[in-house]
Amino acid sequence: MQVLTPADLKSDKKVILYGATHCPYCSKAKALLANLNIEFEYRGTDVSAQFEQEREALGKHLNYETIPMIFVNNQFIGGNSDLHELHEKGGLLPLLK
Ligand SMILES: N[C@@H](CCC(=O)N[C@@H](CS)C(=O)NCC(=O)O)C(=O)O
Repeated sequence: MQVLTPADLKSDKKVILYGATHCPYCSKAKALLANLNIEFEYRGTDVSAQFEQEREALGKHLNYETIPMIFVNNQFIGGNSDLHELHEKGGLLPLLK
């Protein structure tokens, strides 16, 4: 499998979220981003084989197994709980500047 690191991710959005349709943690993470008016690129792993392959490669590289996988400015910040924690500590919005 291709080695993929966060630096390989290309998007015109600063936030990329790998998720799937019936994943409650993905929905929660998407809702927080939407409530904060943060634009993000959603990459549905259940609708795109390419996104699923990317998620798998990134998961291997980062030793992370669950979705969502959330990246901000080419930095892996974790999943839904990490996103909420980062925001509650005031660390999310500064990352977007
Ligand atoms: N702590 C993680 C939990 C995420 C989680 O459990 N996601 C589920 C889908 S909703 C998953 O990937 N399950 C597959 C697995 O555990 O391997 C978060 O907050 O994002």
